[in-house]
Amino acid sequence: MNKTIIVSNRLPLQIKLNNDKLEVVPSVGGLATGLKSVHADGNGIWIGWSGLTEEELDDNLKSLVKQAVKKEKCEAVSLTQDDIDNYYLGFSNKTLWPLFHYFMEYTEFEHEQWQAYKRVNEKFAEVVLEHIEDGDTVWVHDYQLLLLPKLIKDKKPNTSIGFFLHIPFPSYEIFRTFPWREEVLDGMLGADLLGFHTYDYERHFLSSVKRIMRLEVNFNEISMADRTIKVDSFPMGIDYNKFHNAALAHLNQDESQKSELQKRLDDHIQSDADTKLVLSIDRMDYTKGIPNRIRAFEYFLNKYPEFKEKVRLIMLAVPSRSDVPQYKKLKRETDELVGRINGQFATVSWTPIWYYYRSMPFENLIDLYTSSQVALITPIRDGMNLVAKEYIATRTNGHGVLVLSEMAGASKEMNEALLINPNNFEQIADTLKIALEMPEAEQSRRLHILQKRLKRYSVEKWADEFMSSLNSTKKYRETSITR
Ligand code: GDG
Repeated sequence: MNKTIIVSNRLPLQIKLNNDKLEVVPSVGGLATGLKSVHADGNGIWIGWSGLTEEELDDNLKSLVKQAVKKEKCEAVSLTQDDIDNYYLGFSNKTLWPLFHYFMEYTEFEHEQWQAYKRVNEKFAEVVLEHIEDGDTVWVHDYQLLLLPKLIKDKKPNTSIGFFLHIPFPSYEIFRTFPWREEVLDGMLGADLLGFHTYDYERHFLSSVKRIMRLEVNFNEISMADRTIKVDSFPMGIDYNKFHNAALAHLNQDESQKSELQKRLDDHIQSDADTKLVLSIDRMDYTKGIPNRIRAFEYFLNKYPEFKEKVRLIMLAVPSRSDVPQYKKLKRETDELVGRINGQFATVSWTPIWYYYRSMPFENLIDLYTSSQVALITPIRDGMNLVAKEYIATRTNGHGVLVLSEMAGASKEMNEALLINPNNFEQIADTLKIALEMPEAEQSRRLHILQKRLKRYSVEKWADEFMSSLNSTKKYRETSITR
């Protein structure tokens, strides 16, 4: 029986070493949910890094990891600390991530890291090739594995290969500066179907293919000597029911079921019914526009002083890539800004910003989403932004306003949100005021349309559509061979 092999940098598992004992917990992230049915189907497997380096594992632990991972229908790619330093923290996060998010000034072009990136993509290919059989389908994910489609295609030309990029694809003018632009495009073009979150990313990619590789592009198809590659947009959705139902259950909680955080949020609401909460949740990443948002909030408090003591910004920033210098700098800058604004505006009974630098369990995310009247999401660039969608899904009481950066892929499907340019403080401040004063009927009208759309285009649907499009490229190839 043919199977589907999913490949991503990390496996959808949390593997922890506790006094030489292994703890394996399947992760519940959006991607894992979306791909659940693809992964569960028949002999499907998921290939990726376990999160533990070779140096952390002796032979005994290595075989324990192998068994534990296998039980979850996964296969681990073994990586050394040097691989992680140069391929992951290095090339992926210091070159591709900033370049693809238009942060040229943060982009490093290091030959050694490029070599590590190639080497690790080959390690992934080896594991895939060990498990692949004729007729199988492979779905490769994200910017860490741009070379993998070709590495598989060269060895197994009859395999159907799909690739999905979770981050933006930059415009040609940015991409052309990249020293290894041909190799990377060539790697991606090993796929039969290439998927992006938005039509713009797709267009940018096709433009680079045309101008750098000099290939013929017809609408959304690329003609190669031996086959045709399809390129399309598949905006990723969320597990709508999970968020919506969790929020509904949350409405019916009695006091004893409430979390400490929820009690604190309730105290805040009860102490002054007019005070509103404005929420932001992101990984601590310079693409997410965190300092911009804080400065815009400061500007808002200065421009509209009547909101002092009436609004609080709750900011959850989840630690991420904290070994990379730019992320350290961002953390320092955020700490300073929050300190300055709280110091400047706080009164005996009010602190303008509640700032959490940590990750929280799912239940607390629901506490935050359901307690906040406004979500303020202001990335400078973002492939999609699932937080914006999750906020909408949890607004079960018919109220809530989303203020969203037009630089997030999600903005393309969320016209009923209040869209802003994240670099325009004045616009953010004015829009925040509009959001806080929006009549309830208008909030409901917008929410209703957004919710209907998100429910229909869930993450499961996203995965289904990608897979059926990939299957149709396979059928097309088969009929062209027999023709
Ligand atoms: C990349 C692209 C694209 C956040 N804090 C906590 C927590 N989260 C969850 C959210 C959400 C996810 O993490 C974040 O997803 P985003 O899409 O907002 O952002 P990235 O991590 O940058 O993801 C992005 C995405 O890939 C998918 O293609 O949308 O553009 O950059 O689901 O709920 N979850 C828990 N605790 C937290 O503290 N449990």
